[in-house]
This record gives sequence, C-alpha cells and structure tokens, in this order.
Amino acid sequence: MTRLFPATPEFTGALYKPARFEGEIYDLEVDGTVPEEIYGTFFQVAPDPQYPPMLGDDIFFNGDGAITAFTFKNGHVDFKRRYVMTERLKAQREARVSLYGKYRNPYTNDPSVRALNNSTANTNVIVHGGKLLALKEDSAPYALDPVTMETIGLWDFNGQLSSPTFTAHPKIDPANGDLLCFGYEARGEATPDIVYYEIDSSGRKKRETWIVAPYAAMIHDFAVTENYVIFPLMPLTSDLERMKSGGRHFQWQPGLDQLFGVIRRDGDGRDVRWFKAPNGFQGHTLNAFDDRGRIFIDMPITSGNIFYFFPQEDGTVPPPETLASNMMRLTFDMNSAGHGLEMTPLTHFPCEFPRSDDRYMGRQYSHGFVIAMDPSKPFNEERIGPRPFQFFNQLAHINVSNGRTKTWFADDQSCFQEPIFVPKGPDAPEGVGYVIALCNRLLEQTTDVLILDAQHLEDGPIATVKLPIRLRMSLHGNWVPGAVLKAS
Ligand code: V55
Ligand code: FE
Repeated sequence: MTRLFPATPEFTGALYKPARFEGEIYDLEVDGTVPEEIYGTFFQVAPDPQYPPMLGDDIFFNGDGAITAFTFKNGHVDFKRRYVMTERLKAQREARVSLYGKYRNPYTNDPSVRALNNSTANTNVIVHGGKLLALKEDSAPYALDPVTMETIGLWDFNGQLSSPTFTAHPKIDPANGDLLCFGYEARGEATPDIVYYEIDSSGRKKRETWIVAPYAAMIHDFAVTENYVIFPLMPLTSDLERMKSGGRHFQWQPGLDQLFGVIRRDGDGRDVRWFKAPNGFQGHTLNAFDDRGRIFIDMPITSGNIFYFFPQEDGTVPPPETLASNMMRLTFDMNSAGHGLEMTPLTHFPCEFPRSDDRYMGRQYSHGFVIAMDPSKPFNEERIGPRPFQFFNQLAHINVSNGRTKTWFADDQSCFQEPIFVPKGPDAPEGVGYVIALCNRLLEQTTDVLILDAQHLEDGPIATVKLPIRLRMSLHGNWVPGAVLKAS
C-alpha cells in the first residue's frame, strides 16, 4: 500500500503537491487566438516524486523527472506528459516504495539500489542530435524519443563522455548548433574537477578541457561567450566524509567568496583564472558576451543563501526577508591582472528563471525575460496560505541595453513558472516573438499556458491555453521548432 506524502510545504499546496500523472490531452481549450506561426513543441520538466520519501521528508530537487510537452500546430495545442523512466524510478516502481535517501547522497540509499545510476532527470530538457535529453547535474543525460517521449536510456554520447556528471544547463552555439556543456564533481562525488566539452550536432566531441577548482562546490549554470567559458562556483561546498556519515551533499559557507573560473574556449585549461566577489548566491545565467577582452555576464545575484534546504554548518539559513536580490551585470576585465569584478544592478526587483533569445546566446544582446516578485502586489493569503517557495507573481521583460523593464501582474491568486522565448520566425529581429510561460492558478488548482507578445508583456496574454488539471512547480524547459522535430 502506498503511504501518504508528508504534510510539509515541500509536498502540499497548489504548487508543490505531487501531480504524479502521465497522459495526453488532445486539443486544449484556448481563450484568445494562438498565432499559427507558433509551430513546434515546448518541452519542460518537473521534479514530481512517484513515492513518499523513504526517510520521511525530502527536498523539491529530489523528485522524479516528469516531462511535459505542449505541441503547437495551426493554432492548436496538444498536451502530453511522461515520466523519464530512470533506473531509479524503475527500481522504485518495481518495489512500489521509495528506495532513495538524501538528495545526491548515494550512501543514504537502500542497499538494493547502490549500484544504480542516481539521476532523477528532473532539471532541464533539450533536443540535441535528434534526441530529447533529460538532464540532472549528477549524471549523464537520459535520452528519450522526442516524439513518443519513450525513455531510451542513459546517454554518454557513444562513450565520449569522460565524466560521470553533466550539467543541466548546456548552451547551444547559435553559430553551428554545437552543444556547449560541462560536468563538475567530474572525477567522482565531491571532487573539485571540472570538464568542459563541445559536441557538434552529429554527436562528435570536438573539445574537452579539464580544470581543477579551489574546492568542490555546486556549479549549477554557467556562461559561454565567443571566446570564453565562465564557471560560477557557488559557496555551497561538497564533502565526501559528510556524505559517508549520512549528511547533506551541499553545505552553505557564509565565509566563502563567490568564485568565477574563466578559461579560453580555445585553450587547454592552464589559463584558468578565478575571479572573486563577496559571499552571495549566483542564480541562473540570462546571457553573456565578450568584447575586446571584457566579459559581461547578466545573472540574478542574491546577498545570501536562498536554498533553505542546504543550510550552513550550524543548520541555519538567513531569513529570506533580510536578503537583497537583483538581476546584475558582472564585468570581468581579461586585460587586467586583477581578480575582482564589477557588479551593476539591471533591475530593482528580485527575479529568476531568466531567458533570452537563444539565437543570441553568447553574443551582444538586449532582451531578457524573467519571472519576478513584487511583494507590494496583493496576494490572497487568506484562502491560499503563505506564499510558497519560488513564488513569482510577475512576468518581466528587461532591456539590458537601455535599462527599461516592463512587467505584467496577473492577479492575487496566480504565479508563474520559467518563461521561454519563441521568435516570430527564423529571421525575426532579436526579441520579436512570443513569451510562453506556465501560470499556476492557486485557488482553482489548475495550470494555464500563457502566450504573450514578447515586446508588449505589459498587455498580458494574447492567448491562454487551459489545462483542466494542475501541474506541479517545474524547473526548466525549451522550445523545439516543428521542423527540427520532423527531421529527427
Ligand atoms: C538546482 C536544481 C537541482 C539541482 C541542483 O536550481 C541545483 C538549482 C532540480 O535539481 O539538483
Ligand atoms: Fe537551473
């Protein structure tokens, strides 16, 4: 008999109660008109635990990956949702119970699954080389068929992957479609080694560069420009002895700086330089570029630890209301010998899940899209309860060239998930197209897909695609043009 999920904030409420279903809905209801030029599939993935946690509680990041696909064609939208059939999920379905302990601590797993891959495949999904890849940064990707969403299995790029790990935030080089990617803890659990790869669209590894960080710590997202690769080393360190004694994989270190390891793309790694900024939390990369020896990276930075589930050694985390958070522009001067960097705010509001027009990845650009939080806007706490973790009540467009921002607030009972940008056509100017984002209706307990004109977010959606069900909070996703799926 399957037990109940715990009555904790991680497993309850309209955003975090596990959804756990797989299925299809043909032709979703639409309020408004879905532009016919939107042709392709929006894939995104959520951690969504199949079973209540073996140890009684668990963190959001440890749920089994469930992929949702919204396929757009001729103004119609079809829905499909499938779990990634990981080794881990298959073992648990077989046993009809959770066999897994703490997040990324295999020493806490049931002995029957110690030899299996630990990936939940729950953080990001991309299409590369005709395969749908479900990513978790502690493992090689899982490959799925992009049309049927059947899991094929772990994918090590035909034996070319030298590390047991692979980032959940690879980039696609807009010049040639190469996959720009890395692994950290790349020689095993809690090792300080980092490997950078470039893999072309036929699956051939073109580049592999190894460096060693000053210590083992989380590198969640990264940045690649025309000439450089930048690894943000977060003050969230790993320790093998702590893991062996049943502790957490990551621990926040309030005494450590933020570090940024910078290498040349065409170098051998021996040129690595570590730049420093005061202790803080490095969020996801919006975009980055270099210009005459200066590197610019735009990313949200928070003044302290926002991962309350990875506390510091004494078990504490700073109260969230004491933390400041903005989208920042970081400038690194490769022409100087220094290790400092400049940080300038691009927004006066907290935001996350930043996305840009992927055709400008690593290039000079202007347009960023994020979900943002304005605490002054109303929220129906009376009927919904306190705002959950990762609550964002606005969509925002940030023009990083002129500093102008535009926002759209839905109402006092809705919150947004990561937006994606879909160009109006292959030759549309940068940022001209659509923003597509999930919106959770916390009172109705449903989820909508909103489509907005990217240049006029403040006008609200031009179409609302209605799901008759609720999707759990998810993480990342990507747009795959119909022509790419047809060819695969
Ligand atoms: C993140 C999420 C993860 C993870 C490590 O958002 C970092 C950051 C969903 O899993 O394993
Ligand atoms: Fe992420």
